[in-house]
Amino acid sequence: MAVDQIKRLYESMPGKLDEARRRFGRGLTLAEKILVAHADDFAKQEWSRGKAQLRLRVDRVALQDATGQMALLQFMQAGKKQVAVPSTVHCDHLIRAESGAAADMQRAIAENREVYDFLNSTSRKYGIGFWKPGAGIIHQVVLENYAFPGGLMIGADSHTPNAGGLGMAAIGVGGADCGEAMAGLAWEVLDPKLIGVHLTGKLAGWSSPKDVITYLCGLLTVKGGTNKIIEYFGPGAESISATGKGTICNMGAELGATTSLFHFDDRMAAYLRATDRAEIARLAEQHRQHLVADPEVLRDPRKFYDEVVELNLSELEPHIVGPHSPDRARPISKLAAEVKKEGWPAQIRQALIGSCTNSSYEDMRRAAHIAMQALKAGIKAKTPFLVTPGSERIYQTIKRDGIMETFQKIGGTVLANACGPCIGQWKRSDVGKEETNTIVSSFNRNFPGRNDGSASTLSFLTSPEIVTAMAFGGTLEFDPVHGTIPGPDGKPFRFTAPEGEELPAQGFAGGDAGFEAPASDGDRVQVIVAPDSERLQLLQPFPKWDGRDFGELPILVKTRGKTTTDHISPAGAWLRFRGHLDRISDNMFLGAVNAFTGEAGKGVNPVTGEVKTFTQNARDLKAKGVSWVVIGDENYGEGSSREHAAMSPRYLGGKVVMVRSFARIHETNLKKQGILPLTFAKASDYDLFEQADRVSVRGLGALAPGKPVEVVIHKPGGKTVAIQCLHTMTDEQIGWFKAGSALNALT
Ligand code: MIC
Ligand code: SF4
Repeated sequence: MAVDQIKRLYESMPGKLDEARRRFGRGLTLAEKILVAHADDFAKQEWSRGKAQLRLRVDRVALQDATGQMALLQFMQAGKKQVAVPSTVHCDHLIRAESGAAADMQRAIAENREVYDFLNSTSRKYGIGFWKPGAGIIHQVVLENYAFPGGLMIGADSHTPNAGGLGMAAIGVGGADCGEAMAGLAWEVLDPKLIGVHLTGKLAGWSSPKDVITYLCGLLTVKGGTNKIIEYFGPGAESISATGKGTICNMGAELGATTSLFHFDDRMAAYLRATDRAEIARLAEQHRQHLVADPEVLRDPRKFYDEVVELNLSELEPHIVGPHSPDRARPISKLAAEVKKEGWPAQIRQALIGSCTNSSYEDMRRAAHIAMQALKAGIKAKTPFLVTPGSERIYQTIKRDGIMETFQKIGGTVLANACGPCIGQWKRSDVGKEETNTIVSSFNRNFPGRNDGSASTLSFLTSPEIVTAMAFGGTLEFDPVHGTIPGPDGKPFRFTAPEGEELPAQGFAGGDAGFEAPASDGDRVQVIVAPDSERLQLLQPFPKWDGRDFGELPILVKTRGKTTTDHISPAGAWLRFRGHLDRISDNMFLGAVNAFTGEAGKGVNPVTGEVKTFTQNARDLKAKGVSWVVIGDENYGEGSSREHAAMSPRYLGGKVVMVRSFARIHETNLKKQGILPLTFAKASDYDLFEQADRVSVRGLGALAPGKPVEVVIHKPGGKTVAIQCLHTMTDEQIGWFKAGSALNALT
């Protein structure tokens, strides 16, 4: 975003914020300041946390190559000539890690040519900045180039909040939301509640930003942040670098939070200057008072935030979370005992650092400091070590500063600047497909099957420095903070705490960052989608609601326990089909655990009685003209922003998803695609649904905001049970349902 636009925003803030202080009769938190400053129409807007629907104007939109394909296909349906807000596309998810950066990049470019050409030509045509494959991971590139204090952005990726490290409210959303904002519409979100995290003390020794967020994951759980913004403040915040703040905000997605952000401070200004944005740093310094909470908020936070968490950083121990969920947390000192008790394989088979969460210069420096200690002592790594730099800028800088060489000396492999093993783009041959095994990484998510496609892989997450030290111990039973490993002379060797500057003393290395500006005359650029492509398929509008209630629909799937988007629409090899709705729908519910059998991915076809994959059953029902429902558990749709997890069910005939509770982004994605998202008024009603039941939803013609919906369960013997379900749809969203999708309602 151009500096003058930021200047205009800052200059508009005092007036708008004063108006808000008058209306609310009190001082403002930073989150509120940003929301107020971006209101589409402050005077008309209702403000009520947890209740009102906010209409906002975003400063920027970011897309990546996996979700971005659908976002752009939807944007194209709006028929606009140019995007209405600054937008970028980042090619990061489709590069498979196999043998190292150079070879992997070449293969990716050849394999994904058609998709890259599509993304590149749409970007050129519609005025979107294009970051080439290998340029870096969306969130790192955004932090380095676009994020700024006080801004509001949305991104078609759940870890968009990474930009909160620079004091921006950056929110992960589905592709349809992005397409609409790019087409010039206001963007809507539920007015979030606020959690204040009051940081005191100082991060020191082994403790790192990652431990702040892994600790909070344990405390608040994976749904503790749903429809809430987490705002960090207090003297402790100043002991955390801007990129460290980014790590904390990034992984706030694992709490289900709408976003996370820090108040503007000198560490942010230093990062802006180091990344060639001195002018923005100066402007932010000038307008500092608008980019932090008001003084009365800091004096008595409990009056202003819905919840306040106190965290003394000086007492924070390094943490490690996993397996299978980011909220399974404990201090590293407690891991060994738990490994024994649970019978998890203690041997670490792979150690991985980097990803969008943890690939700053500081992260790499601290990890290299650990590696150097071992090298000096003559200790060899016991575990293969993989490094994913977050961007070309980071890669060039750590190469210049000898950090890369250190990693190579310990036998590390440097992968492309891309998502790679974090999203299952990882060809791994060191373990058998069903072999239970343990890996440790500095990534942010560890759902079953995520990294290598195998649910038998137990994935643990911790800071890059702890991952690096553990690669030398080779076992989960080694606690690098308190324990020792045998040196080459047989004597116990103890690591000292990691050290490392947050910013490169010589500045970041320059060179080609991998950016391509849009064409000056976009009209002349042609976007080509081959009709027989297996990667891309132009979208057909979903049919309108026919005005009738849903009568006696079968249950395609009742899921039990965790049902993340990785369970509903797995990534990895399936990323290949992200632009082709029909092809990708073959992965639908492959990871979902069938509540009737405990098996993943399969169930009884409610019409034929045959046991097949959920997709096969859905395709059969669709062919027979039979629609179906989904019954789900808690926090259904947790994790990714991928709207394929809503589009595939919609495409294959799903009408209603009825659950105990939803994750925010997925619930919106369902609404956007015209599926009815309902929650049980009584959570235990989940237990009433059995395999052979049929489900009716009544009174759809009278669907209204806040009004419960009647659902009837028809038992095979003819008995019926009526229950109440709730929904969170506004009038406008009910309009989407009736039109068949939000996009239909638009055009
Ligand atoms: C993820 O971390 O799960 C992803 C892959 O980045 C997703 C986006 C996607 O599915 O493409 C996300 O976080 O939203
Ligand atoms: Fe990529 Fe992983 Fe970050 Fe998602 S979490 S953007 S897959 S690196």
